[in-house]
Amino acid sequence: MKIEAITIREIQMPLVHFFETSFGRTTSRRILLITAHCEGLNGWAECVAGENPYYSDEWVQTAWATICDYLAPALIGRTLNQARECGALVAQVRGHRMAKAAVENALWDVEAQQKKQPLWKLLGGTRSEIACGVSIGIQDSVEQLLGKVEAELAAGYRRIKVKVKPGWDINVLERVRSRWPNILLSCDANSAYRLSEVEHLRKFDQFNLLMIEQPLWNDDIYFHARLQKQLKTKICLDESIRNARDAEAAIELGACRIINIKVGRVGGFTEAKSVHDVCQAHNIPVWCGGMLESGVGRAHNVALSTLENFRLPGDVSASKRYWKEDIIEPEVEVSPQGTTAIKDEPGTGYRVREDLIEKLTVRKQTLRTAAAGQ
Ligand code: OSB
Ligand code: MG
Repeated sequence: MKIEAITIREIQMPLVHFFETSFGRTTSRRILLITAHCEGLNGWAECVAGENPYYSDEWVQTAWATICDYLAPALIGRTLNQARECGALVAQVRGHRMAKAAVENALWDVEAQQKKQPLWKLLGGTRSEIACGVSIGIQDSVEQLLGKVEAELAAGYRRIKVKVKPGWDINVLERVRSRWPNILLSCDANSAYRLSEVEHLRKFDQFNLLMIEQPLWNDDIYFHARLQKQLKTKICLDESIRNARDAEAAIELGACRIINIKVGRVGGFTEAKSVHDVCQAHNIPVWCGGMLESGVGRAHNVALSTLENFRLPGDVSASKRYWKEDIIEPEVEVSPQGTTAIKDEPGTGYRVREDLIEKLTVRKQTLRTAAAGQ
């Protein structure tokens, strides 16, 4: 595939319901979409960087600048045999994995179209359907949260994850668990606690949780290992797993027993597959995380979730939980059994609604110039 040009754009989409984590509340998304133009094919991908540098140090503006000034120039004019070659071409840029993932994943989309293969097969997936869970943010009241849990269970979701932080944790888990003693329940702290709070965190053990996600510092592995030794509940790492080496180190240290894979957080599908493989080799189950994606990123999460070691329900849920109208067709739907069927069509199996995307676009730039000296 010859990379002739790359379009970057920002769309803005209000969420159907606000989403609150320990680091803040989101009511409307600013989403960067990438289109890779290669020999008549257009590959699409989404950059999962948030509106603020609160989940990670990347955010919309750093991703925009990094893609325009470094990543696109390193790729335009190049001819690749496979999307996985992208990483080496942008390796000189340190970090900025969400920005890198966006360009790499657009090339995976091109490759799947070019080979007339479903993306999930190209990625090495084996499942014909995936199990879906939901991530439920911090609400204004516990009653409101219980109402949401009830609705998601009624919709068929197979695992409920609630966001926690100091002051919204034990009280909430107690209420949810006493009302639903047998559901698959987990929680996500997004780094809201410190190792000194171990006695408090040990109280989580009474709720028979599937896992506690990222209790400590976003960049830490070592102290999670210390914490895991003192908890019965399995720790799942999200923020602090940046690549396959981190996964290996975390597993070797005993810092977690489950890993959440977000394709943006680890820099693209190629690294996501490596993280998956490392975990599989060590018998550590993985699941696919979410970043409040539009349909473009959501479709990619669906494809990734078909890999064999995605053994737990992910945060891959229906478009309508987030958007009044999604930018793909059909939208991602979840069955009453809490599953999403995998489409056996070339590419993602979802059509990108370019007309709607144009209407939502607030800025757009098509980059055509190769890096100097190429
Ligand atoms: O930690 O998993 C997280 C959303 C934004 C940032 C971080 C996280 C989340 C979620 C939402 O939990 C998952 C979803 O997309 O539904
Ligand atoms: Mg998380």
